[in-house]
Amino acid sequence: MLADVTTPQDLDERFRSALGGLAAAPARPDPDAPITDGSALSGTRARELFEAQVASRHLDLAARWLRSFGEGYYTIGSCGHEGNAAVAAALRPTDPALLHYRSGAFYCVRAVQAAGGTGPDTPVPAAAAPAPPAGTGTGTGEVGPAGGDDGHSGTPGRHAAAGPPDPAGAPDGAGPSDAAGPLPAGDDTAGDPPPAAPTGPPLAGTGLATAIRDVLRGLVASAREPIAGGRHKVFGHPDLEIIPTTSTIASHLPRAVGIGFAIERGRRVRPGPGPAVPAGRDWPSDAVVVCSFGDASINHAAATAAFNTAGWCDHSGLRLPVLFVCEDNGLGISVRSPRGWVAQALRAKPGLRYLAADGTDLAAAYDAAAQAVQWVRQQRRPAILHLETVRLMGHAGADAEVAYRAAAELDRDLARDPLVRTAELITSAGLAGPAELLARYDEIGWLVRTLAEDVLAEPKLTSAAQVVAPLAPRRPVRVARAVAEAGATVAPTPLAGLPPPAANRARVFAERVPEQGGPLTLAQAVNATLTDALITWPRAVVFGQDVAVKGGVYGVTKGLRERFGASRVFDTLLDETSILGLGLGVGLAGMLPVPEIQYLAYLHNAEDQLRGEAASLSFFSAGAYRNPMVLRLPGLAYQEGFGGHFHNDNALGVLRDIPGLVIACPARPDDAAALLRTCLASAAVDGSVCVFLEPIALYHTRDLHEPGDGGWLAGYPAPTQWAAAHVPVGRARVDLVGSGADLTVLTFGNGVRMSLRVARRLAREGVGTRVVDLRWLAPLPVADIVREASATGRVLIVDETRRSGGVGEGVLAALVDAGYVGVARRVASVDSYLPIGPAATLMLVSEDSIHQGARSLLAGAGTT
Ligand SMILES: Cc1ncc(C[n+]2csc(CCOP(=O)(O)OP(=O)(O)O)c2C)c(N)n1
Repeated sequence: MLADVTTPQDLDERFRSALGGLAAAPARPDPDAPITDGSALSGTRARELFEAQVASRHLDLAARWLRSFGEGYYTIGSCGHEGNAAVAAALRPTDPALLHYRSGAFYCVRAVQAAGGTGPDTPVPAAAAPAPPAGTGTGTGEVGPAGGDDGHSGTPGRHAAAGPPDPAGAPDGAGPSDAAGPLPAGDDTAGDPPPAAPTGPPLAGTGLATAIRDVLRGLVASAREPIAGGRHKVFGHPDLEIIPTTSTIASHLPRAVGIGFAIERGRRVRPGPGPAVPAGRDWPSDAVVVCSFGDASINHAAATAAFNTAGWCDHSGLRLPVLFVCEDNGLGISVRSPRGWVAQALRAKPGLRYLAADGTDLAAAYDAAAQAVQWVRQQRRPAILHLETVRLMGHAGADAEVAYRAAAELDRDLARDPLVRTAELITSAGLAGPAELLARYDEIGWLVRTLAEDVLAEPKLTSAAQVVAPLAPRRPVRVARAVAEAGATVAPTPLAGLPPPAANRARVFAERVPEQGGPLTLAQAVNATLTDALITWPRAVVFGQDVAVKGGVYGVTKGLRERFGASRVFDTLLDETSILGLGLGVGLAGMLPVPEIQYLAYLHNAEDQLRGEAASLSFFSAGAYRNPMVLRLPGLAYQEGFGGHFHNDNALGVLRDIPGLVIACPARPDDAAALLRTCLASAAVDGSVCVFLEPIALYHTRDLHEPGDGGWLAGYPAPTQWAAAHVPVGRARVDLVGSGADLTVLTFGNGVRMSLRVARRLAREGVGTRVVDLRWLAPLPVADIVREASATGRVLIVDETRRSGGVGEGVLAALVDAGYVGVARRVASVDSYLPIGPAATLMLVSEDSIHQGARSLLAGAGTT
């Protein structure tokens, strides 16, 4: 009977004693036969998976050992979930995977597959397995079940051991087989003898050894860790097609749905000529995307959104090759899933096929996984695999399970230890004896220990610059070039007549190219620019609620679907989380997503997809993965005749602090076109995540000062002028009204038009104003702000967002940081939601309040 808290020692001792109690069955002649009657899992494969399970277990033990002396930073482990080795085995190493944080065994299996396999090709005698000569791997990476799931071969050599050779080498010292043991807390391993003679193929330099080192590097925050480079402990590797997930449970599921969508879309639509989006992955057309998660996670809004969207797509006849894997240990930290709830909830998901298995039984898990994968791959339809697991050693290192679990319950879980069960499977099939398995367990443990000591010496991230380097790299010159090139591809060349792309453009615009028409409103300019974007960026797709058939609730996307078809411009279901998830998935797959969220207020229920997923991916993958995206976000206030908070939301605080996010806010039609082209190019070139914030109230505005003056319209530049009209990220626009010498107004969006009108009034009063349209709310145009502020020494910030958390706070801070020594005032909106009707004007910045602010600033500064 164990104590009521499971420790690494408990687990290790329990494993040893369980194996000690196993009887060796008569050796069997054919290791490639099914491990049990009726199973598709071969003996050879079972042994490979056992090794991955053992490696995963030792990594969990190592995590606690490293933590015990302050050199390990993560102890959420995979103990009890090692059955996910079977899921990896049923998949191909080219199938994109977004994994639960308990996926150590999955990761190890995939690394082995990608490296070409390490399992013995030839039968290993049960009693005394001699070490085969070096290089005796399967070499095929075949992952289908015996009898052929799909006959696929892996991708040998794609994940060969990286970095210096493993110092551990094949353990060759003499000594008792249990000498290596687990890594007890605080144990100094330096004096330990190596384990017994090897009982299987050498481990050094194998995919398994590489996987072990990868994970250990994550635990110690080594800068050499292959996915996050010391920024997080996460399962991920670009060569293994494992896309890192965040710690936010279930938030990766909407992206997985998006990837499934992209894979299917890629099968049907071949992009035409034109610039590619370089950051994209090129998954096989019959790939399956897998995403795994725990049982408590199925209740999360992000998960229910993903299940629903997958079912909705399936119901609509859209193919979606997504495999959801729920690893059900019955608990979310301390909270139990009600008995039977998980099965009932998952079974009931419309459009998703449900399969279940005991995840502690390797053969059962493998058979169910193979069946699920086969279904998804062949039918191109989504499925859920529900694996019942156990959770050993608590939720994480610091979790005292005793507070909420009875000792008997812990004991019951221990009795279902997947490692022991796989060992039973192998020994009872006569494939190996218990002593041999135990010796292999120790060899792998020794390797983990040796590599753990190795990675401790590796460099960590040592400067803030290093940490942020992959966050949102920007290459403005290349972005400018991409804009120019996009223009050049469709520009008519007078000498050669119309080249095909230009002819295509003329056809798309029905011979009425916008530069030859009259001046445009902001809405029309966005529409024309989106049209050009869909011509010049063949991988661009425009989607969202109501954007296609209706053409947007304000007509901004009108005609796009007719011009480009439903494969490039499509309506989605009404779920902002899924709209963004779709963008994340298709962006990763090399498309250029331009989703729309109908109103700024409705971003908030999906914001994590932008903040936690989109903007963080490059950071947590050290730039290996990018999700280019231009999110169109109609918003801000001042709509006449359509009031109320939700359609006039003027709060941007939630966007302003997202690291690396680009926020463009055009006020005028010509800027709308230029800023949108920049966002598209920046997304395509640098993988930027851009929010294109469209002030709704200015969509159809035509005049500036007088009715009919057309002062808010602008011509559309011909493609030959796009380069000259280019606006780099972070550059403001300045208008001098009068002398421009007395006052600097820093503003954006609706504030620009109001400020220009007030500036004319001030000019008549003898005051010269510089009206600075920030245009970019992140990153702010700091250099322009400081230069224009210093030009007058009197700054009025006109901020239509809220006083608290509004854009003005950032502008003021930029001035202070830059050492601005003049005076400054701010007019901003009230910290409130907006009411409907005329009362809204009480809350918002108005022309009168701008004028008043300017006058008191000038009075205070001694200017009349
Ligand atoms: C959105 C979110 N809320 C809360 C947490 C904190 N948290 C981390 S793991 C966890 C429990 C998850 O349980 P389950 O999905 O069953 O996975 P398990 O850990 O049991 O494998 C919680 C609440 C989180 N990571 N993300």
